[in-house]
Amino acid sequence: SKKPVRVAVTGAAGQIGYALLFRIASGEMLGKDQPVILQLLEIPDEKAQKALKGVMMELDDCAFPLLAGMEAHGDANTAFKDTDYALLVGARPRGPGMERADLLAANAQIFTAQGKALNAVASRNVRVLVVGNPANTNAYIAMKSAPDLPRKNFTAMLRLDHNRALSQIAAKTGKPVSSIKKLAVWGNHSPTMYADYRFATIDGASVKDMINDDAWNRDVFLPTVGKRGAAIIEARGLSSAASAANAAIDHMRDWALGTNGEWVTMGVPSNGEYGIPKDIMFGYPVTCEGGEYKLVEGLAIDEFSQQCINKTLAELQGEQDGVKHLL
Ligand code: NAX
Repeated sequence: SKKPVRVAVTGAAGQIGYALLFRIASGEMLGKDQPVILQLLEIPDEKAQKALKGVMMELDDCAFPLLAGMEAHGDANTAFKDTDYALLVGARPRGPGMERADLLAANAQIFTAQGKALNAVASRNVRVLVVGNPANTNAYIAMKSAPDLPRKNFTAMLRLDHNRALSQIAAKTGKPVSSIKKLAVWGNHSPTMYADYRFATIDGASVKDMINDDAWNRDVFLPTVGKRGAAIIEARGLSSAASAANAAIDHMRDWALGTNGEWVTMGVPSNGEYGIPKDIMFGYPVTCEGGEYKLVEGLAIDEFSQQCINKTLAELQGEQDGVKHLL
């Protein structure tokens, strides 16, 4: 049988953690034949550590055959030791009266420290997914704080936006989600993201031609996908958790096990593709094979798409400029 791999998860006692850990331990992320050791990080606070112990009791009680070990940590420098995968979910939420700049600064501190810890103690090929918001900028900060690790191994989660867009297209066309191929989401994980179905197909037919309604794209589809997080909060009184955990599982599973040529969306550091400046952590369509992602290149960008990409890029540049002095 396979040797266990180490999976670090931060914010492990939070909402998303609760929807995520059981699925990792059951083999849904890395395969039903891949044992895992969970290295769980929470803030050192007594209440958080106690809640984490409770989650671990429940993980024990599932008697998962693939759960080869489990550790609780209050320090990233031990939590990330030799880890093969790191899911950075914990982040500082916006508190009452907190300005955007304060939020960016608080998170910059967390992700600088965690990037340094990964740099110091993680596996040299650790694959990092940042979920905690602002996810793209936090991933950028972690990457910049880990100069000894490959840049390409730092990614941000755009998969929830991708999956939300798939479900809206399925509802609009009346076709199953599984039939929709070649969807792309560009940019920041925020309402400015640009979900782009111009290349998408269903059973080989163009989704754009099937829908054939630019006003719906602009006035219904993009705002619905962009504001879906707020709509969930409004309805549930809590932010997306199970769907976010599901997206994190999808992202890591596809990265590790491949997509068989199909497109998915990942936030990855740019190397200049599509005119995005180097290092910007940007949502791109990718395919995955052999544990590596590859950008889908050479897609035509029309005027409307370029405007959308410019807008989400400007937002990301604003965020990244706002933290530059802290790196
Ligand atoms: P919760 O507040 O339920 O849980 C967060 C947990 O992280 C808490 O238990 C907290 O103690 C812990 N934490 C905070 N700072 C930490 C640190 N420095 N090290 C370790 N643990 C730390 O939030 P939850 O609903 O689980 O959401 C987690 C993050 O995901 C938030 O930043 C949220 O905004 C973000 N999201 C990102 C999404 C995406 O698509 N990229 C979608 C869902 C979600 O909104």
